[in-house]
Amino acid sequence: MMDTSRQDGFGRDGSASDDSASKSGVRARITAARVIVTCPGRNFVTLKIETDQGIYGIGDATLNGRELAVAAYLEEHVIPCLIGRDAHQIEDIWQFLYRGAYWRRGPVTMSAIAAVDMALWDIKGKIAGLPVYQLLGGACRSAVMVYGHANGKSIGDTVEAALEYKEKGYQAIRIQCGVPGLDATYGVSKHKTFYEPADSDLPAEDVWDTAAYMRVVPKLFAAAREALGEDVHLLHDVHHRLTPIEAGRLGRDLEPFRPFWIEDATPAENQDNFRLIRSHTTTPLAVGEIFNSIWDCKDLIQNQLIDYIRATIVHTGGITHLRKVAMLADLHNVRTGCHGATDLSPVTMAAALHFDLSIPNFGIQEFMRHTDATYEVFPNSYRFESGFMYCSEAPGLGVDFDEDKAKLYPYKRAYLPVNRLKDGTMFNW
Ligand code: GCO
Ligand code: MG
Repeated sequence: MMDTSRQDGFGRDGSASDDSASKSGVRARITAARVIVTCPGRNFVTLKIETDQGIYGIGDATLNGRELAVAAYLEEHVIPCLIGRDAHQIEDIWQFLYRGAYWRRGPVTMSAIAAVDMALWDIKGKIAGLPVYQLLGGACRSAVMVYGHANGKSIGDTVEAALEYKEKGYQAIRIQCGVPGLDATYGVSKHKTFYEPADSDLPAEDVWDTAAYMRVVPKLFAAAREALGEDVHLLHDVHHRLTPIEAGRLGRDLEPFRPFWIEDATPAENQDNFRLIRSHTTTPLAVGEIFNSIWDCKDLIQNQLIDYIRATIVHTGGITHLRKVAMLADLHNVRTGCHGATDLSPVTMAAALHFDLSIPNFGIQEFMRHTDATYEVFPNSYRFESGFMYCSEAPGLGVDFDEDKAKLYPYKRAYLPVNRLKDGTMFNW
């Protein structure tokens, strides 16, 4: 059993002491929290927090390929600190978990904090009887524009898939096609509908060829524009594969086809890299799905080196922290474009929709359908219609978690592939 008594200046029941931040009359004491890892088609890590109000909240803590590290972080280092605290004190709990770890940032820590944050917003919404977007300041728009993923081995197959998306009402479509000469390419599905790259027990090794890639993408965009017309947004994910100068070239080659964005054109550990890309192209740039905090994108945003920030709720410390990123971005004409691949559970998707609705500088939201089994484990009421997503009006996040169904799908180790150049050199995937 967990010992919840602590000697950290907080009361023995774990609540903030009288002279602390907790002056509010409303309290919802956290009584229990647990982590459930389930694999209804792919792995998800879910945190459930219970309160003495009989109300619970859920949060997503999924970190693709490192799921159990976050689960252990939550179980061993976060949950013991949560018991007894007032679930209403979302910002204070966020600060406690971030500053209190001493070791700040990093994907494991920030995904764990994000899960707590989502669950607390869910609880606050349920207690208030309001959907979370109302607590965040209310809706700034009626719905959230999303983009879907069209892909195929050849240019022709990809364009055909994109036409299907257009027919389904999508106004924004990401296009990815196979690279001639390569067996597998990021973004291209082995099975037609669901692209799920984390599909092997140990990392599969793919081969990469930058020159072949740089030749095919402009041809893909030319064919897609021709077939789809001017009134649909076309996006593309470079997935960290180019150097800044190569990315500048690609951006320039794509300019005639007016892409909505190119994403992750180059790895962004060195934020200055984007200066070089920016000086060569007017193609809009998106980056940030692997960022964990505002510190990863501060320079990119303040120097207007990007147009869209892709940081997302589950990997960037939750709604509380991503709001700060969005506020900084708003000052610098950068809009949001949150990551929304299948490795982000429906809990993150729901949280993202509340967030997207509530911020002034929303740009677009990525949306990949989950499997039916996933939706059974995570019942929800958000919906897609004519290229837009509509948020649930239920109190809280509007997504639930069926623990009995989750038990039917035990965790199964699954890794993303890695890339090597033709001569065997390790490369970016
Ligand atoms: C995207 C992403 C994903 C990632 C995946 C890794 O733009 O949707 O690049 O496809 O590869 O989320 O876990
Ligand atoms: Mg991406």
